[in-house]
Amino acid sequence: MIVKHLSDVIGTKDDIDTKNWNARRLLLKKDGMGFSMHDTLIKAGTETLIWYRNHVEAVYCVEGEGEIEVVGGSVYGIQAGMLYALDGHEKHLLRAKTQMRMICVFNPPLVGDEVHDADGVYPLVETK
Ligand code: 9YT
Repeated sequence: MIVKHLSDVIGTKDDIDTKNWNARRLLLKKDGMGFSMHDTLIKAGTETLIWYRNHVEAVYCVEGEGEIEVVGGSVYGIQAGMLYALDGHEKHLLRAKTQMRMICVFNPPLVGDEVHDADGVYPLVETK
């Protein structure tokens, strides 16, 4: 059994801080669960192009306000209690009006240090 607290992750190599977001990666591939789980802060006023070509992701908002625009599709408001699941690898724009706190689950699990490339993609990292 794995027991962790957010405070065990903050400030470690599993705490990835970028210009637009700060992902605190609580569970990763090495934990052997088959998914990764992150407590992620999306910074206020940011817009991020994201395209998880190699992963499916579910995102559950627990704090803050913003919106998600599917490229070429609909715009959905985000507020606490809203979940979106990218089951079709949708390319999207994520906009934070205020800081948003999101619980993100990825399958396959992230290895740890992935950040988006210029297309908003995370690479698929194969490890043993
Ligand atoms: C909601 C979202 O995709 N944010 C970007 C960061 C990513 N989810 C992560 O690595 O936690």
